[in-house]
Formats: sequence, C-alpha cells, structure tokens
Amino acid sequence: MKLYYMPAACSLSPNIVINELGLDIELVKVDHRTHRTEDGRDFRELSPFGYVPLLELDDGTLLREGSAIVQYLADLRPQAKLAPAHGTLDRYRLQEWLSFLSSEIHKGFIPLLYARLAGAYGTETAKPKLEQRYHWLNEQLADRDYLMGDYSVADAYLYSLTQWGQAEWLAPTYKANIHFDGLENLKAWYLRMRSRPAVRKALDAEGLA
Ligand SMILES: N[C@@H](CCC(=O)N[C@@H](CS)C(=O)NCC(=O)O)C(=O)O
Repeated sequence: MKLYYMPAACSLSPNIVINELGLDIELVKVDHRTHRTEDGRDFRELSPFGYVPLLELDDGTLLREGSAIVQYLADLRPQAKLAPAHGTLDRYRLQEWLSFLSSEIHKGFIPLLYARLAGAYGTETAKPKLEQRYHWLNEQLADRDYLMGDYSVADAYLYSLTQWGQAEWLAPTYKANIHFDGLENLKAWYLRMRSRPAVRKALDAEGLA
C-alpha cells in the first residue's frame, strides 16, 4: 500500500495511524505547488482535486478522504482499538468526532491559512468561529486524556490540524493566525500526543521532527 502525503498537511493524520499500527505502507510525497509525486507522476491523475491524503491499496484501489482512510487503517488491526467496533454507539461517536474535525476544524482553518486571500472574512468570521470551537475542544479535554477517552484515530486527525496554529508549546509549521495559549487542556493533550513514539516517527518521516 501507498500513502500519498504533503509534509505537515492533514495527511499527517493517517501517517500517525500507520506508525501506531506498525503497518508497512510506503509514503509517497506530493509537491503541493506542482502536484507531482516524488517519482514524477501527475498526482491529479490519482486524486481528482489534487489533494492528500490518498491511500492506494495493493490492488491499485484508491481510497480518498482522511476520515475514511484512518478508519480503514484502524480496521486492518482491530486489536489495537484505534477505532471502536462497527455497529457500536462508540463507532458513531468516532464518526461524530471525525465529521466535526473535518467540517468545523479542518475547513475552519482554510481562511486563516490563506489569510491574504480571505481578507476580512478570515479575521472577522472564520477566526472567531475556529477560536470558539477550540475553546469547546479545550473544555472537552478537561476530564479525559483523549477525545474519546481512549486514544483513537480522531486524536491523530486533531493533531495534524492543531499543528497549524500558534502557541509557545507548538512546533512552528504553517502559522495560521490563531493562538492556543491559555488552552491548558489542549496543551496537555498536545504534549501527550507529541510524546507518543508513533507521532514522533510520523513527524520524522515528514521531516518535521
Ligand atoms: N476533504 C479532504 C480534504 C483534504 C485536504 O484539504 N488536503 C489538503 C492538505 S491538508 C491538500 O492536499 N491541499 C493541496 C491542494 O488542494 O492542492 C479530506 O478530508 O481528506
């Protein structure tokens, strides 16, 4: 299998999951400007909109969308319990988290990452919305170590997004105009995540350590 990724992008989430599970999956880097893979192919022939993550199975089947990919990976090693069993309420709880992260956090970052293009919409509308959601996340993390209580693929997704913000405890990557200082539960969660060997391995593999 192959995971197509761009360094420090949301594809860090499946990369973390791959390392948590010890899966033997080849990483293929994609250039975000040219949309060419490191082995010289046009990535848009694989991914219609040219975005990562993209998982290529051994038989050539392509699986898109980070939320689907992390669940597929977790289900390859159910004993690792990175996703609750199908058919349980907890599985829907995981999907609730993944949908929230995808629509409310991931896409909420976009106007802040492209601040010049977003103009006033970014600062007046998108930023307070994202801040409100991060304050809520901080409250959720008050009484638990991870989003679902137990560690799950949702934490890997949130980690890949949170690294785009700013705080003295965050490694600098994209530097969107949002500050997490004062969100102490979020900080504790982030540092807990960063101490996981699989997270460090994934960061290493993307040249971000
Ligand atoms: N709906 C997709 C969105 C993925 C996405 O936004 N990928 C970004 C990186 S975080 C990307 O590849 N951007 C490059 C581009 O669109 O050209 C998912 O959830 O997997």
